[in-house]
Amino acid sequence: MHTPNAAPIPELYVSYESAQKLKVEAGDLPSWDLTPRQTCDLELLMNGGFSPLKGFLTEQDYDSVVDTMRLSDGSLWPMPITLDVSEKFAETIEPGQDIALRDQEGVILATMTVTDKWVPNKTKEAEKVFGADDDAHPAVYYLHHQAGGVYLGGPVTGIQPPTHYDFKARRDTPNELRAFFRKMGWRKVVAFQTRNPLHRAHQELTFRAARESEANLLIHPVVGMTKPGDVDHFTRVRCYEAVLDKYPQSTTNMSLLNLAMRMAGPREALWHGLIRKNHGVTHFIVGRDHAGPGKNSQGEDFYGPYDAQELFKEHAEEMGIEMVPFKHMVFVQERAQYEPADEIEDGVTVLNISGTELRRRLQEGLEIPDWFSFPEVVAELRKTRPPRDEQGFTVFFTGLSGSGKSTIANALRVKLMEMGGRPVTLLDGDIVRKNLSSELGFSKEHRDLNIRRIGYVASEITKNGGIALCAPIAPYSATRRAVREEIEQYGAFVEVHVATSLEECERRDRKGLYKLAREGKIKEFTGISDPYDEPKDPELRIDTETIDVDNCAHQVVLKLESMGLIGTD
Ligand code: PPS
Repeated sequence: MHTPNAAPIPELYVSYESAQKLKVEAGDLPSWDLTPRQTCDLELLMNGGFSPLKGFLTEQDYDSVVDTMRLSDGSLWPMPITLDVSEKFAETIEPGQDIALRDQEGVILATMTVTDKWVPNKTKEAEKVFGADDDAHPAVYYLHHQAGGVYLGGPVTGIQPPTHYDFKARRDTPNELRAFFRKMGWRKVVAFQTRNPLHRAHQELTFRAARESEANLLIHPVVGMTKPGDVDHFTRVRCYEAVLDKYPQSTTNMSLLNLAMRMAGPREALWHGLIRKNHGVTHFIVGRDHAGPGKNSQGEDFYGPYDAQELFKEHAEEMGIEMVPFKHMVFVQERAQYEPADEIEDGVTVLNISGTELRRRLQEGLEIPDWFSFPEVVAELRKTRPPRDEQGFTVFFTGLSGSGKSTIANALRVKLMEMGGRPVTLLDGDIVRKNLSSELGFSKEHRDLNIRRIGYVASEITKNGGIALCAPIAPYSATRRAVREEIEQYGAFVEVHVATSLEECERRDRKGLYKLAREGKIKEFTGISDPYDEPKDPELRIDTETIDVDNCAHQVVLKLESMGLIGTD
């Protein structure tokens, strides 16, 4: 029988007195400002959640983890935990040097002795760790578009954990959880990992898992970083709090895990198991498509639905944690109860609401039946996600200079104001360049910065329930995608490609800029001497060559209606 390890797990923190001293000394070291993901990783490195790691991976360990899912000493470790930095920062650092690691407010959390500095083969990392070098995988996208180009490795000395201002009482380090289990006399604990709100089916399956393994239950949701587009953790934790009342109090606990998920399916399942083992857990629930990232760019699943369970099973003994396979629970109408789908005889009525259907019902303010979820959970979700026609959204026009973006955006602004309801803000290319980006030119770097600023303002407007209409050229698809991701956390992002051809824009040449660009008097001019990536899959593409402005704006109105973003009455 597995017993939670009675001994505390080693942490990387120094004593309080040494930490005070080290903090002062570290003030003089070169310092790296951690990204949100690195801050999550550092917290789990320092508190022992990532034991046996003693720091960010060295090159040798990285190669070994990528190739074999093991550290170079042979211990099982499936996920590369690396400190990616910019080329510019890396140039100033030599192996042997100490650096300070700071959080986003500049507080020094740790120092690291850099033993290794290398340029990773990201394509290989994507293929081996995530199964394909495909940007549709969120971690592969992160690797190529957000992570720095150079990795630094070496041992970490912990000074203090990152500060959390939210749900403090629900956050536990591995040693705090171990101590809790000891105090309560919980020898067997089954953990449930989740990044979604819990509904009745989850409550039923976790309760059954605990009963069948004769174990206590730990609801262990991830609140660090999950899949882009997930319900935010504030809402989720309020939902979990509500569901917790439905379990017997003496055998169930909930603790929040500040993990940055990678959505790496089978490898991620092993990683989750090792992290839970470090938290003193003996059993772990692994579901169908555990930590699955969704579909690849060909529309197929990245991993087989049971790959994670199979890989976990192979390594469970070595990890010292038992797998409890997740049962797919469905509601049997005749018996008015949840039962495992594989134990149900033919002829009974099975009810189920998919994730997509649930989102639709929430968005449209439709009924969510009591057999599906708890009224408290539904009420929380409704608060965060009011019906679509009450949420903020962004319409993002993109197209060549002179394609008609501003004119259509302005016509749309007037039409939306006539309808009323939500404040409308126009972030036209020219307005932005005057008020937000007056110091910027048209290099790739400056255009990216310009679009990111627009994206930031539009995301704030969307978050606060307004309508943002953006009309820059936004020539690069990677930047448009980044802006989409930022905005979709808060509301819809409607990309409208104003698809006027270069020939037509040049023929119109309203501002006389094409002529100057052809004569070489304006450099880096979009379409002439600088690229424009055509949107592959915009929500709407409009042809301005055969349709007048009023009609173009009306097409957008119809699109917004069909997406449920504006009311039809
Ligand atoms: S970008 O690429 O999205 O940052 O551009 P944007 O902020 O929309 O600015 C485009 C307007 O700037 C004028 N202009 C140029 N456009 C493209 N390339 C070069 N080199 C350039 N130099 C000046 C031009 O008037 C664009 O306005 P619109 O309304 O698109 O015609």
